Amino acid sequence: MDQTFYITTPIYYVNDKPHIGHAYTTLACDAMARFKRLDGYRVHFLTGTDEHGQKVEKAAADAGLAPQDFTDQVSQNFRDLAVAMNFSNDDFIRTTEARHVTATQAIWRRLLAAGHIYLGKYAGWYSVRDEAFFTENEITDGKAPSGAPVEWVEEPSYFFDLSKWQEPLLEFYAANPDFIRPESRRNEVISFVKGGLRDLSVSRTSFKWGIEVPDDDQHIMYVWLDALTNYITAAGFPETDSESYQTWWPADLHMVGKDILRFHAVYWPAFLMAAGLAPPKRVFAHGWWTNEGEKISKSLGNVIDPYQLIETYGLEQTRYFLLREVPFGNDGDFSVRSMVHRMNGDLANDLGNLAQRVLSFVAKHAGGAVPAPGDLTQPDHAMLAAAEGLLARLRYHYDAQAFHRALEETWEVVGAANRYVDEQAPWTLRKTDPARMATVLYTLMETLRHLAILTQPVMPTAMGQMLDQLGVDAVARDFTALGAAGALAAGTALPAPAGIFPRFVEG
Ligand code: ME8
Repeated sequence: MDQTFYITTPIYYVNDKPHIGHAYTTLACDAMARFKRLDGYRVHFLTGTDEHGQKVEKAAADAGLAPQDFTDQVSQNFRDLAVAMNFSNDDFIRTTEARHVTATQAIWRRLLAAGHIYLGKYAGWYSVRDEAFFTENEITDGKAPSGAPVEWVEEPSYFFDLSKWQEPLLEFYAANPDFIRPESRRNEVISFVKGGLRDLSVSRTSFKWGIEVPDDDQHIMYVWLDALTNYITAAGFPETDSESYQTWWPADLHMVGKDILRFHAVYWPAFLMAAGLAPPKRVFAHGWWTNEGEKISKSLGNVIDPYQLIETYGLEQTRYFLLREVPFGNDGDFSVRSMVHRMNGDLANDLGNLAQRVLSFVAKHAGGAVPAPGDLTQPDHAMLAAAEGLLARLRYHYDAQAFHRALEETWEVVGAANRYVDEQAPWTLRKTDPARMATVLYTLMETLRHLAILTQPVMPTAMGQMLDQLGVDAVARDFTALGAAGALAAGTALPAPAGIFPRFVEG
């Protein structure tokens, strides 16, 4: 049977336009999904929008629209962003869809039937911005830990018996050491759970924009129970015997920002275990982007618009920058200086120039076709071994979601290729030893072919162009074509080379 990989992004609140943070999480998933597909996996890549709850209801009211009309509009912005960023998601879920209402009511019924939900009364603080409940001792100066304002809520509510899940969760974390990544976040979650868990309010009665509690239309479900369920809705729940559910659930990876780790690593596995369903295999919480050292916020007016980045620097450059600049998992800072530095250094100079030098030399001095190599010397073997050895190392880094490490290692080979071209000096060989020149050019083209195939997950379009220029057939671009299997055939005619990575010129 095929190996499968189910990966999800958070579903984004439709209270606002998408910004760089949303693009970032989905981009990381896109690179991961593309890598796995190229590596022969059947992949299901899910993203979507979180459309219920008080926060969205408020945003709709502020926009003077009915919630459904408002969410239709804003959700479309997230779909448009996926197209603009060239995301390869297989599904886009909206929590207002019928399939999701069915799934959410079904998980509720399971929890209720298993005795994990009871009716009570909630009295405490609620932050609409976080869509979360807080106890008195979590509130400082009238604010939630996130700095969001809170309001006092007192109303009838159904509760989930989260307090009973402390031990099962701790056992689950111990048995699955990779469930929460990175390690530092795992430790935070474990100490939070060790501190004790209180039962969780899972329904509200004071507003209407949500999924109704089955058989009690006074209540709507807490937006996080609704939202988290999206991951199983898209896998085919409640049809647990379906081929789809059997294939995709449990998910391999929920990618989230560190702000919502607790919901994914504590509440979600508890809900699932209580409902008799398998928890996901991994939750990875990445860090937070700031802009030129400042927190990104609407009130500061420094929100980074992904469309602006694409227009200014190019899509491929933006994708590369976001995944290369910051060790994945850490917080990161966007600055024009670092963006331009990556674009001009790593892309235009290091990789772009290498490809351009080699391909234009082949066009001019090797008849515009793949040169026929002679016997390989030690430096040629070393160059090819470095390129061919990348796959194993990239698998390791992608499996750890260390996208920056994957790119770093790839660029070590780019650096080795630049040194190789300088040392072998094909422009000199042209006069002294044309046969040796052909071998050197062939070795470089093979190296470029490996670099391009392996960098497709991050820069699919630019690497596609590079593969076109190398004369690589469209069906020979996955990882089975690496090494000898897809080696360039001498004599293959090549299209005219063209630069792929322009320099950024301040203008
Ligand atoms: O929390 N840096 O949705 P949301 C990095 N609907 N990532 C950022 C970011 C930043 N500055 N800002 C946002 C929700 N993100 C819920 C999720 S899932 C069942 C429900 C990313 O629209 C990051 O992934 O507030 C963060 O976790 C997510 O956007 C929050 O999106």
